[in-house]
Amino acid sequence: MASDLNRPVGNIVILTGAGISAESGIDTFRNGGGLWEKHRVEDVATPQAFRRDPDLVQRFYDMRRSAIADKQPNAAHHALAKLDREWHGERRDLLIVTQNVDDLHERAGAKRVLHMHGEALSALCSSCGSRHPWRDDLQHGPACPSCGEQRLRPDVVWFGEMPYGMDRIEAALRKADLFVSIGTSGAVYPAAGFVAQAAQAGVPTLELNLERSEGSDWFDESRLGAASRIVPEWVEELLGG
Ligand code: BJW
Repeated sequence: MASDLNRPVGNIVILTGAGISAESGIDTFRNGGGLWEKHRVEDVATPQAFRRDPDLVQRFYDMRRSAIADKQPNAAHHALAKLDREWHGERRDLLIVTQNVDDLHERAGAKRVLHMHGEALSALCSSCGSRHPWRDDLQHGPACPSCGEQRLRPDVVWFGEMPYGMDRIEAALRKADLFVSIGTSGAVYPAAGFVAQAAQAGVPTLELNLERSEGSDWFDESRLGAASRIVPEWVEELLGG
């Protein structure tokens, strides 16, 4: 049964995907072919691909890391940062769960952000598991600052790996009064399953996307349009209401 999107909102979980950063100039994964040097993302973003051809995968992420540096948050990131600043109080919690590895939510000023698929500006040691803020190339094998092993890899979550922060996400979903999904195709699990989880618990669900996604049927409402327009509109509606 559809939930009531007009009832008073308390705790909010917001899931973001590549679409929120598209207007900042960062490519999405599945629009426009989603190819990089003739490789599908699914063929580069796996531990198997990294074992098979580490240089190719490191080059892909070195390119992505340097591409992020000169990009700026857009109006959608700024609107969520405003919501994060202003949405406080008893039963007014908020969590922005992003699948994106860029840092545009943080650069817009948002604090309550969880990067479930890791971060481009971080390196992970495959040997000791330590994580390190990282802005340089990884292709030429810098040593791990913690254990000295030459095993640093991009600190991102590939297919078959466990996303970060699942316990915190599950807890936030359990107490959510509203679930909002922004700019994600709903093609990748477990994130794609959050809407069903929320809907089955009777939590109102709202989708903000350029076009209908694989999960659209699960949402109580889908608003279609560019994130830079429809996200600020929704935030103003929520804060003004
Ligand atoms: C706009 C816009 C604008 C554009 N304004 N909108 C069979 C069934 C079910 C599951 C599986 C299965 N076989 C395998 C699995 C599991 C697998 C999976 O989901 N596979 C699918 C291919 C089916 N998942 C995993 O392996 C995950 N781990 C896992 O499941 O562990 C076990 C587990 C069990 C139980 C609980 C928990 C865990 C790991 C997934 C890791 C995904 N990694 C990547 C790469 C990250 C690093 C990197 O960035 O390179 O994450 S893949 C890639 O896809 C990336 C993204 O975060 C993710 C989602 O993409 P996203 O953000 O949705 O982008 P797009 O391009 O798909 O969509 C963009 C959207 O924006 C579109 O809708 C546009 O319309 C919209 N848009 N412009 C508004 N201006």
